[in-house]
Amino acid sequence: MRHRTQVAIIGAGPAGMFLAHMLRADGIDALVIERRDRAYVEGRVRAGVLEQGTVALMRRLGLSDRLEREGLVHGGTNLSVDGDVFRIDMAALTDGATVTVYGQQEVMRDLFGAAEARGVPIVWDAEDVALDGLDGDHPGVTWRREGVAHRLDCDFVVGCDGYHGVSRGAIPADVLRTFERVYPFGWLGGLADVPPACHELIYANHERGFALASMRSPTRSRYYIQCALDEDVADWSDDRFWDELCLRLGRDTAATVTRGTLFEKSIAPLRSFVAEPMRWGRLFLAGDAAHIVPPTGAKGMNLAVSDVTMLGAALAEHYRDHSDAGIDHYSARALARAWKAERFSWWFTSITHRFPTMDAFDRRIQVAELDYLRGSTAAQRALAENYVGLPLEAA
Ligand code: RFL
Ligand code: PHB
Repeated sequence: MRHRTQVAIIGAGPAGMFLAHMLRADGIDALVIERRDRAYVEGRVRAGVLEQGTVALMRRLGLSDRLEREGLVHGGTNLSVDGDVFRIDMAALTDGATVTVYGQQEVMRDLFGAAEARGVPIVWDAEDVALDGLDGDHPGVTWRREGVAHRLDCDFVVGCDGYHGVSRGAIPADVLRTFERVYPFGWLGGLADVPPACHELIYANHERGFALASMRSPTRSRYYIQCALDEDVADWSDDRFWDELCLRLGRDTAATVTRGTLFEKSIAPLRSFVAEPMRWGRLFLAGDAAHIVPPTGAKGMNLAVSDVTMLGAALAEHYRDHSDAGIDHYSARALARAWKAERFSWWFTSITHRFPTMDAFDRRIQVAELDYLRGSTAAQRALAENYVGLPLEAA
């Protein structure tokens, strides 16, 4: 079967779906092609913290009704060093900027619900997705679904298909340059229907390793502990998880932890990765297809959103104003912002985690860095402005 659209979007994650809604709002035709089904994409427990720019985009697209009701607005965040907690008043340090706790799963539900209501088309369960003609004027996407071969003719292809997608690989090897750091540990995450230990997040550096107290709602907590990469989730009983978490958070915070049954226990590896350029011919990359950050700065999904905010505006300029300035600058602008988020996520990871190669000197430097943060408004402001999200125009 043969189809035609203006913009083909590969992948129905946050990058692909936000872009589809932006294009729809600008009257540009797009088709989203996704490998999995809706339940699978909606079911993935991932990010929890939205930057202001992400919240603003949801409002602009008329997708924020539930977010306004259920999102938890946080003006501060907490750091803990061997159990000693201090707060960073992000709002006071940044002219009132905040972040909003609202799970990626909720964002996806809102995006898919509105896509259905507004007739934004999505092809689910697309197999063997392949791109062609990207360096000419007639790019296309092919796939198979229920045994039927499909071909889509389009003006542009946007690869929003995540780290394991096919789009990045369509850029010739002699053009594509990649940069990578793989961290020698992972995060073991657990979700429980218990009230959070604290009304804000706590990022804890402990001699035994990193821990994070986060949440999804006033009745659902999300906790993480740093673990070795070769660990088996099956070895982590609920009791062992809670005991280790409480040790790392320290006695005062542990006293406020409510234990309960943990569901969605899983281990995620930590990685920093950037692919350059983010445009090749008529192909653009956005989100995890182009870059991965370790989750410490809560930047992954927000970075996907800032990419497509720039790209959506550039495509609107192309169709509405017949100007390719935005398209031509997309890769450089998106990479400039992505690298700043890479730097922040790498730095925040490096001061909060226990590295296997660390000696006593490294540990003292880490503790000194956190102590400096505790005492310096300048250092706190630098953390705060990155955490709430750098403005797009700074990219
Ligand atoms: P996604 O969300 O990976 O979506 C890509 C979509 O493309 C589909 N796909 C294909 N479709 C068609 N053809 C193919 N060949 C395809 N290959 C893949 C996939 O099925 C999928 O639906 O990328 P996107 O849109 O760029 O969004 C990025 C964010 O999802 C990601 O950055 C964050 O979830 C990262 N992340 C976190 N970010 C945060 O900000 N805070 C967090 O706490 C946080 N925790 C996490 C995370 C990512 C995790 N991963 C990747 C496993 C925890 C985990 C465990
Ligand atoms: C989460 O709630 O899943 C979360 C929050 C903050 C992070 C990472 C993950 O930095």
